[in-house]
Amino acid sequence: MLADGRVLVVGGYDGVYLASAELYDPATGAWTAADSLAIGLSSHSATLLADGRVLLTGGHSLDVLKNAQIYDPLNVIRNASFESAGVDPGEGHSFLPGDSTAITHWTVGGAGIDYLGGAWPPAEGRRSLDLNGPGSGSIRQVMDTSRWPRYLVTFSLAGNPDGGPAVKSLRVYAGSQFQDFTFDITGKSKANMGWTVKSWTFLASAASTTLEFRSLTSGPYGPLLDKVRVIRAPAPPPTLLLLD
Ligand SMILES: [Ca+2]
Ligand SMILES: [Ca+2]
Repeated sequence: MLADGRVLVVGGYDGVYLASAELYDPATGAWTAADSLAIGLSSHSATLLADGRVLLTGGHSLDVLKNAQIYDPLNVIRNASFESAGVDPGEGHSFLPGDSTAITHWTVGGAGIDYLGGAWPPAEGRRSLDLNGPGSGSIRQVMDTSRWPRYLVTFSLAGNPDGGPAVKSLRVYAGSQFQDFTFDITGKSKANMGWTVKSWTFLASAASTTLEFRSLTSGPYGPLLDKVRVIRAPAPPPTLLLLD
């Protein structure tokens, strides 16, 4: 059971090891699909961590060496670390043109992006993005924002240290709201990527909202993106009334 009272039902066995996950809300009786696991498993344990994520360990799986996973049921973004895709960038990178949907649950825009395997060390997992293919690209996903009035976006930002302008910049959109972020590659290298966590809060005005990361840097060396998380924002501090 999650801290908000919903119940996470994850994995199982039905002739194959299931990677599916669902959330059950006892207050409404509703089941909703949640993001899939990296690999299917059954007869595992699921432990709620203090930050709301869930640790899945043990049990049966096709790959016992990977049989420990952190699952994030609060994140409304799916495939948030860009680990699942229909293409394998291997130890280098793959160029994905505008309109590509090769990365599960995401759509590429603009001049395309580079999907990074081993080209640059990611912030999490094995894969990340250079938001510039030959020029500035973007990536977006439609989120379910029906549940809360405000959402907190966090993501890991770095820059392609190979060249181009020292300061890489991107704009993150949630619908028509946006915020710009920058990363300076000075002193950065493959051995010292300097991934930093950025955060931003937006107000939900519809049941679904498109989250988009768009490079504002020209040329082939863009901002690098990984580990996106969108969760319920904490309530803003109460407004203080100053009375004479
Ligand atoms: Ca990743
Ligand atoms: Ca590039």
